[in-house]
Amino acid sequence: MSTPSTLTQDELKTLVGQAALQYVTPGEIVGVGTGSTVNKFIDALASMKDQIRGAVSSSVASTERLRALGIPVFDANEVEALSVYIDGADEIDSRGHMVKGGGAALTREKIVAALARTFVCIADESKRVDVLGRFPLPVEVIPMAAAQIARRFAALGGTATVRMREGAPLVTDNGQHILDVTGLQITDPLAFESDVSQWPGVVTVGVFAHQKASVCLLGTAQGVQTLR
Ligand code: ABF
Repeated sequence: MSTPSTLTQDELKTLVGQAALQYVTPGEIVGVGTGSTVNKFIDALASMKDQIRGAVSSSVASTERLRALGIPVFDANEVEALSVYIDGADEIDSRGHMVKGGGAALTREKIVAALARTFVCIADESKRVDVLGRFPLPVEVIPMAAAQIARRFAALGGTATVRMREGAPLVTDNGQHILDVTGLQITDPLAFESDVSQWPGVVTVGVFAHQKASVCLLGTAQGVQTLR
């Protein structure tokens, strides 16, 4: 591993993925997010798989990785609450509000996050922002509503495009589409999330303000910063 001042983004992700283990309670089921940083956490979690009951996962991709490492995966309906949910973010502000969904898993991420008493966000320092919106905001939508939702974002100064994969609209684990919205400055994340979530056809908006992070482990050139 390089010295802290020359850590690569991948090494920063490994650092925070390993640091998140301290929030895992032995004997419990862990809420697990999605993305490359979470993959580092999953790989680290395997080192203590005999000390936990298993995980509740936020995506097919995370489920496959967990199972491949011998960690049992439970359905969200099998648990009433979780002590902790560990997940990444595309952006996080000083209050723990996040933009998420770059990995197309925002709906199940928000569902599992809502089960957890503590949301620990693990991210490299490039995700830290003052105002949310520089990263194109992911919004999971019912396909037939995509055009009317795009028009509503245009009225807010945003430009919404359907996320494509291999020449066709990406289909999420839930069978829906994703709009990515550029040009937004989300100065009131709580109000924005409440408003957009009520638009007909919106499944999930990728603003996590109501399910914000209680702790952020930020990988920086100086090591891991714990932000609360
Ligand atoms: C997931 O992690 C998504 O919500 C978010 O987009 C992504 C960040 O991915 P990465 O850790 O690969 O940057 O939780």
